[in-house]
Amino acid sequence: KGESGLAEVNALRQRVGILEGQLQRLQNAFSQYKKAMLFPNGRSVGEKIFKTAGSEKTFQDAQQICTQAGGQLPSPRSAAENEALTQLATAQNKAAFLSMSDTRKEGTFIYPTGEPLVYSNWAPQEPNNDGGSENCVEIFPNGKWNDKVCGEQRLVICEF
Ligand code: 291
Ligand code: CA
Repeated sequence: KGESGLAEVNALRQRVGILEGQLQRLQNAFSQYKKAMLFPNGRSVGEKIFKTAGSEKTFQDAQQICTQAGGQLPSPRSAAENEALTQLATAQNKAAFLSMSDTRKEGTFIYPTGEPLVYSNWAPQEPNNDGGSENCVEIFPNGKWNDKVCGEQRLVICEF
C-alpha cells in the first residue's frame, strides 16, 4: 500500500480528467449564473455584490429586508464600491439608504459592526444633522452622501 505503480498513476490520471471536466462545467454554469443574477439591478465589485430591491422603505424596514435575504445594508468602503452603488441609484433615480448611522454617538458614524468609517463621500456641508434628528445616511444618484432622518423612505439596496 502507498505505492505508485503504473496502474495507480493511470487511475489517478483518469480521475483528474473527470474532475477537470466537472470543474469546467461548474465554471461555465457559475459564469452564466452571475450574469443572469446581476442583470439588471445588481453590481459586483471585488468580492461584494450590491443588488436593489427597487422598493423604498424606512431604514429599519430596509435593514430587515436585507437581513432576511441573508445580506445587509450597503457599507461602501472605497470609491469603487461607492461607484457601484451610484450606478444602481442612478438607474432607479432614487436615493438609497446606507448601513451606517450616528445614533450611538451624534456626529460619529459607524458601520453596524461598530467600526468607524474608513471611507466617506459626504455632499458639501454634510453631515449636518438637520433638525437635530438625522442619524441615517442616504446616497444620492450622484453618489454623494447626506445624513437623513431614518424614518424617511429610501431605495433598498442590499450588500451580499
Ligand atoms: C437639506 C439639507 C440636508 C438635509 C435635508 C433634509 C430634507 O437638503 O439641510 O442636509 O438632510 O435638507 O432636511 O428633509 C426633507 N424632509 O425634505 C435639502 C435638499 C434636498
Ligand atoms: Ca443632512
